[in-house]
Amino acid sequence: MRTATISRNTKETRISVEINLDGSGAYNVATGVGFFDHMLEQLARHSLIDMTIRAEGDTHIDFHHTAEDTGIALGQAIRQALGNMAGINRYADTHLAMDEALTRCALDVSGRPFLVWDVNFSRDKVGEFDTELFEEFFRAFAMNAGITLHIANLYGSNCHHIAETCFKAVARTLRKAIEIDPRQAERIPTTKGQLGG
Ligand SMILES: [Mn+2]
Repeated sequence: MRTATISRNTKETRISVEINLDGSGAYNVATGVGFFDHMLEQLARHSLIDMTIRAEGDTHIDFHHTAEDTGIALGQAIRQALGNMAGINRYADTHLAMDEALTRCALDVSGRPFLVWDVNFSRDKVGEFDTELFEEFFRAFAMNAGITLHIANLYGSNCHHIAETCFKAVARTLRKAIEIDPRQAERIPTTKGQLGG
């Protein structure tokens, strides 16, 4: 079973994450931040990864620690659930359209963490969530999942749409990349013999 459970408790946040990579996109998300919940629900729904996420953070300060630490815990869960990555497609990409906004995601589930973030917002906040925290979330996620993650918003004007296309593009791309390729189901997709080192 490609599942994982992560608990992460610090003085700033208490996070728990349960995932099943081979799920149906069922989700149960409560971070205390409405817009962030909305985005994480998109991530589950469109990746078909089942996700239960609980985050209690120091949101009386701001949402920074909660966003970053949720990214860390979710990334750790993905990495743990992938195990030795045998059989996965590994590479995938998506262009994700939503009304006027178009976002491209390309990723390599390689064990080599990297984030390229080419996304700009014309507003500081969506709902009560700071738009600069999307990058913080995805960086923490990529670093801890061991994924090379490129996200570029090609165009768009509405900040809600731009953010949502980022999460949906990552979801859709992750779905393809972690799916088992029946032509190499037991093999690790590399000539190196292993991924992640
Ligand atoms: Mn929306």
